Amino acid sequence: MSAGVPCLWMRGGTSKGAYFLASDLPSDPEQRDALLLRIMGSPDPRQIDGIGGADPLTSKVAILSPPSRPDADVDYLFLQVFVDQALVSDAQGCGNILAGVGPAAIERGLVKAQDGQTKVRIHMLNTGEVASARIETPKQHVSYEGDAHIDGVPGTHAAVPLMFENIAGSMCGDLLPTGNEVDTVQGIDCTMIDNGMPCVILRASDLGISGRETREELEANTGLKARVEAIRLECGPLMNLGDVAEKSVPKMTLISEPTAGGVISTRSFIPHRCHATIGVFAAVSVATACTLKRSPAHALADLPKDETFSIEHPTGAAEVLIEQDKLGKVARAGMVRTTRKLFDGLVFPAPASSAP
Ligand code: NQM
Repeated sequence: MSAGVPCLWMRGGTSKGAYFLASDLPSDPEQRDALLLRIMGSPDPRQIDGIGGADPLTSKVAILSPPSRPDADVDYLFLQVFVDQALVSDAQGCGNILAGVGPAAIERGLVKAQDGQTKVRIHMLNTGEVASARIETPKQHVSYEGDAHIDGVPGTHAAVPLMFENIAGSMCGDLLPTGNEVDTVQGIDCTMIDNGMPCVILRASDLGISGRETREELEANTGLKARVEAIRLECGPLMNLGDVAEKSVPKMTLISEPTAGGVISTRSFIPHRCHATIGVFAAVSVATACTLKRSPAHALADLPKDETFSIEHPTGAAEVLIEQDKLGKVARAGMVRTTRKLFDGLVFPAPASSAP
């Protein structure tokens, strides 16, 4: 029988994933990724022989290691394990899984908790930037209990405020990799933007939908999905991402006018399934697009008077804090998430001989 691998299974924001110490996994990326596929049960649309939840939002991995830069407390590598393809990608970060990194680092003894709250500076290896998280740690133990609610997760939990700086161009090199606030791709106006996550932002109405559809309705719309994918494949190289056929970026965010008092309404393809909510960095990127006068997002947005941008999504809204400098440039961003430890133990991967 294969040996068990120490693993924390956690909800991070509106996602769920397996958190590992790098020292518990093979150091060779190819061997590591092969092991992760067997742990998650990929490739298989049901991930029936693994712990993945048959959804990209629950087929995620965080790998933690001691910090490799002096201004961080822990290094975090995010890996997206594809559900129905034998692919593991580090070509994106994940702000939802990021919410569980501070608690996991404390649980695993990588970071020492203070009595009360503990600030954890997280070096995000996918993009090279440092995020900061504040974790509730009464009596030097992580507490997951609290009063914070985030849409897309039932109940209330301890708040995990996350703050980001210098995330513009995280993967594309520039906030606006084409140099333009708007470009036309296959006849559709697009803002190609990367403020923490490469996103293509387009009007839902330009694609013949209202933008109010449910996740299920959008996923059943094969014509729409094919159109969105064709635009995505053309946007990838324009965003300095190269051939994106086997990458989970850019994300495709269809926008429309807000309907619930927010700034803008979104439906995000990540990139082939529709997000049940919206990614953290994707929401920051959408909020940033709303501030750009030529972006289609600006015309649809109902901009707030303060710094809180409520980004509507299929199951509610995500509140993004956007701090702009005197020139209107987004200087800092943040979002409150919650997280919860679900399971701590050993995970047993399918034997290599049984891999499809
Ligand atoms: O944009 C899903 C998520 C994400 C990414 C995805 C994310 C982010 O919500 O920061 O969190 O877009 O694949 O987990």
